[in-house]
Amino acid sequence: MRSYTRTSPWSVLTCFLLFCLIFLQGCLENTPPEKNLNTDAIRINQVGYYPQSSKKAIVVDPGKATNFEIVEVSKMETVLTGDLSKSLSWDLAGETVKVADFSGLQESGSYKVYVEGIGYSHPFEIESAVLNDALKAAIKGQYYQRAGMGLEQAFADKWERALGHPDDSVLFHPSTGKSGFTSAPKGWYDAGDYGKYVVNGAFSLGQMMSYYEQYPDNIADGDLNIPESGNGVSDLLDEFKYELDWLLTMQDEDGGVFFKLTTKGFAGMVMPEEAVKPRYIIGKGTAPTLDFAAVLAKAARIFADVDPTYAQTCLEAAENAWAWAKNNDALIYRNPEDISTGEYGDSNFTQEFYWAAAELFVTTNSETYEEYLKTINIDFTFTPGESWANFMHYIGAIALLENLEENPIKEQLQQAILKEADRLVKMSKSNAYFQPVADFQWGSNSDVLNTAMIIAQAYRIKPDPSYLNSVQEITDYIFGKNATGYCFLTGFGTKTPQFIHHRPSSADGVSEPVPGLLSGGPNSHQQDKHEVDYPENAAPMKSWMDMEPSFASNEVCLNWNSAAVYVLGFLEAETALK
Ligand code: G3I
Ligand code: 9MR
Repeated sequence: MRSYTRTSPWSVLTCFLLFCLIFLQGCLENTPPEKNLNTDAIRINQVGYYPQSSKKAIVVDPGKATNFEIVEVSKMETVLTGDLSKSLSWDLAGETVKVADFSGLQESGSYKVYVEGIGYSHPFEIESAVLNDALKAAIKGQYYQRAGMGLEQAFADKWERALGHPDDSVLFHPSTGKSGFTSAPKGWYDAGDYGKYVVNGAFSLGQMMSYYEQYPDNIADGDLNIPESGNGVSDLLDEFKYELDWLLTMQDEDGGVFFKLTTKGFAGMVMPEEAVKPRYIIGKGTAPTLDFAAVLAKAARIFADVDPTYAQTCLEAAENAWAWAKNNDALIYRNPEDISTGEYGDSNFTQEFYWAAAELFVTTNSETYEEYLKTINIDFTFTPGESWANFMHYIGAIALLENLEENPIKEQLQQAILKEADRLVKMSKSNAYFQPVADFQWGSNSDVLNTAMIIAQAYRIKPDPSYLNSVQEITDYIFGKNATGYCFLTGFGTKTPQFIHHRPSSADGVSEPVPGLLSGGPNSHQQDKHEVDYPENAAPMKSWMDMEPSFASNEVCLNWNSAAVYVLGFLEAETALK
């Protein structure tokens, strides 16, 4: 007798579910695991590329891989294939790499680079105005550094904070030759610390003002969402004024300018309102006085239309400072014994004199400054490190180039800058990371950007597309095409610093750091190595740690952000808006 059992509906359902499970598992097994993961071994500009710009990726330890694909992210479809370059190596990065050049891809979209055996890169965009958000964030980074006011949520989002350092009652340190109290409110905190330093504040402002002077219409009122937005004046000018107002308080009655306003030592990693040790105005010197003269003369031009009275105040302050500096032309600032905050050391003031004379000449058209300029011989060879001391003559040169009509000074300058830009472009082609810095000092990211700023001036003198390409490729380094694989501007890119040496970011209880701040970058001298475990024999370009104690590689600073502001502003103006 044949026996049979009836198939119950439940067992059919169970079989069906089992089948689905096996099918799904099969699908998952067939999916290369790396498709959903990004590898750090392919370095790209994690923010993105302009459609018409050159586009390169660096593939680390590529082994036998000989080609690459560009994959469009939403469909994971290959849209371009290409050959990798031959193997290249650069001791300063300690890596063997091949380059993927996908400049031919111009269509807007989101993409990844794929290399068989290596995997998929972090995603990136190809888009017009692709760096605009980063530009605005880098400017707003300076707003987040404002001292003497609370940052409201409406402007600062989750990084809102209470008012700290009103600086309405600060002491004169004996090094000023004065005693008692004074008021020196507003201004930007210098960096991860809460000091306010004239030299670096003036330099950073000067660099950002160069951008404004060349492209005055690019940042409009309301673009940055800061408290002054809506007052009818460009937000960039409003941000400048917050720092300028403080700078003006740092001038003594005799015209000389004090060096800094800080506590005696650095505060702990606490919020501004908790860092309440007494603050002092400290020292005086030729460098702060000349930097002050330069930036206030520049401000006098920039504010002439929007606020003529303010512009006049700035010009008078600048001329008084110049007169003082001429009579005190070699006063080097050194920290008094009881002071251990930053020194911004410099003992050669030729470049400061040049910057101040250039700005004063352009603003006043007075022969005194022109004659003085003719007596100074300036070397325009780029020197890495300490941009407040080694780069400010470029700000002066830019002022002259922008404002002078036909003039022998201008022609000489054009030649000098073209020559240096050509040297830098050549150097940037000599290594696989496409940037010309070969000595990684404290704040090296700003050095990289400053070389781009020089090449940008060459492009303005002679609009050869190779200069523009070079500025773009150098900028890629900052956004991830470097030996660390990090995009160094906080809040941008997939792999971005989380633990910058920045007191508010450490203490505010918000997991992400304050956005729009540029990490200092690789620093082969590792002055913080007693507090940070760098990998043994870290190559110079890898001497960077995303760790809060790494003040020598992962702090943020006004003059590093200002370099980013200039270069991103230039690129947006010359590439995206055209
Ligand atoms: O240039 C020399 C190099 O030739 C030498 O081989 C090397 C050996 O250590 O030193 C190099 O100089 C270093 C210089 O930075 C340039 O890289 C100095 O040692 C180093 O002390 C100096 O560090 C400066 C640091 O303050 C300490 O004074 C940084 O440039 C400067 O950016 C930094 O600025 C601080 C302010 O003082 C306080 N606020 C935060 C700000 C940013 O970190
Ligand atoms: O925290 C300080 C940082 O803001 C300064 O830029 C830096 C400049 O030297 O110094 C940091 O302070 C460090 C000090 O110099 C050495 N001891 C460790 C301090 C940081 O934890």
